[in-house]
Amino acid sequence: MGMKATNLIILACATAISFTAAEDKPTTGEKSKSMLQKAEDKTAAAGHAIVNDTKKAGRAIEGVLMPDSDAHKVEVSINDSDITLPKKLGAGKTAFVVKNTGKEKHNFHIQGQGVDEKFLMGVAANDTKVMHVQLKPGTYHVTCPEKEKQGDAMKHTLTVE
Ligand SMILES: [Cu+2]
Repeated sequence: MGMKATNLIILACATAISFTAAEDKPTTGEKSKSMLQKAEDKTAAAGHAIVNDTKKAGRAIEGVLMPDSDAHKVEVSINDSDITLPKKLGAGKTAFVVKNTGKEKHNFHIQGQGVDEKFLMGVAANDTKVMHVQLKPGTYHVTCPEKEKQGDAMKHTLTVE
């Protein structure tokens, strides 16, 4: 092969590469854009799903460490088999001080009179979290959603007067 032919091949390759690169650029750009759009759509869909889920399953809150001073403090104890709290409470701003005395993670889920709340991450063993709820007269159901599949042991009815 002569020098001229080799040069031609290199030139041809270089042209091919730069051509491919030039053609790839807008494609990559479009791809990134469409992927970004897809990601945005997914985020929007996820946001929508969370909103729908919240409507259906209630609110999951972080919980706080201390009860507000204007709240009626109610001690709640959860072990690995039962939830202990008063059966009757007065209406008004209530701070449920939820202590996990068990060895497993538990949660405090209160439903009724428009209230539907639980702790976002549950309550770890030996941990205490506070949930503030504005209680209205009526019946509430308190459960540990971590154990719902295990029967009625974690179910509790609360009457607010
Ligand atoms: Cu539990």
